[in-house]
Amino acid sequence: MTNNSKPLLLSGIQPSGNLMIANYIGAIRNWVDLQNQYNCYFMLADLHAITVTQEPQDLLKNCYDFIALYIACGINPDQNTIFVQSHVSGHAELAWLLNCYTQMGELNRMTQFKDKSQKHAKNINVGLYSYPVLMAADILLYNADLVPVGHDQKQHLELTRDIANRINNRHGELFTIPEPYIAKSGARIMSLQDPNSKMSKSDKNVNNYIGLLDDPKVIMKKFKKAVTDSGDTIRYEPETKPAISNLIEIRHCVTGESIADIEKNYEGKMYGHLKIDLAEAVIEFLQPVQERFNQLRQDNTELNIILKRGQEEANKRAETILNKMRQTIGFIPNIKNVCL
Ligand code: ATP
Ligand code: LTN
Repeated sequence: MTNNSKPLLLSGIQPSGNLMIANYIGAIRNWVDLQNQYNCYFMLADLHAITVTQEPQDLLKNCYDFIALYIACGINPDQNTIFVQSHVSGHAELAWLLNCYTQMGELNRMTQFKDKSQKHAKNINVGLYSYPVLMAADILLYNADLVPVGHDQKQHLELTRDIANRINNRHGELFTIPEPYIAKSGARIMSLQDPNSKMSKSDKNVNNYIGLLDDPKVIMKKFKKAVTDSGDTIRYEPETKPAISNLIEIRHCVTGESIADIEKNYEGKMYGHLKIDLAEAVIEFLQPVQERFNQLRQDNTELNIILKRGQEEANKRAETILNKMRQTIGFIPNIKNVCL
């Protein structure tokens, strides 16, 4: 059960595409490491996922797959609150309120919006634009102290802090100012086919990433196909050897071996050795994850029980904070709670 004396951690992933190794390394791995020190809320960001076009059947499958993978990767459902964003209507409500405290100029600067509008040129919807405000609402709705994310989410966290500070300055201390947690290693894993762009789970080219549910043969093939740099020494030099440095970083994050040890072990060896060993390490790491995932997905009952508990817990906390915000703004208190 949750322990309320601990500081609160909140994070989430949108159920778009296939959950992959960089989501594990950049986000879930840190959730697993931090889960004992914090009162954790792990969210499935389904409202965020529909900012790009989703097929309803695929989305539903992804939602269950992602929750099962959170658990299979090591998130303990008995100790943490695991919940679905759309099961707590306060996210949408607080997002609206925060919209009115956010300047368009601030959203115009968001690099993820610029990237995604290029990728989805036929569907640049308002949700995609105000996505960072919904993310701020996710975090402030629980007064989260810590938000572990990958590097690409840093700008959204900064915006969240700006919005919270603005509201606190105007209305008094309402929100906790959240701290981002971006790990020193693995916060920006790069694509296997293009080491200059980030690995992404909705990439159309599946060779760019290793899915957490990829078959061992597929994993081996994808690593063998990964692009490498010119030269032949295996050294961690992101500026001059971006592809090999990325493979070394993945190995470091998955096995825990230090970068220096990896470099030493591969002295005089060829790129191909590193690729094959890395594929084997990733396959070995994923084997128990996939096994646990398959058990959980045989029948959704266990997952539904976890999500029901999560919804109740999350709603309870969210309502307290939302009520304060409604009152602060000057709204008439919810009439159903007024004694007449
Ligand atoms: P999409 O392609 O669907 O936009 P994504 O792969 O960028 O997805 P998100 O849902 O945006 O993934 O991110 C989930 C979490 O994984 C976030 O904390 C994010 O920072 C982290 N993350 C995503 N990509 C990487 C990456 N390449 N390296 C490290 N962390 C990452
Ligand atoms: N925008 C995030 C997912 C996300 C999130 C959050 C992460 C939605 N709400 C709240 C941390 C806290 C992404 O990774 N694309």
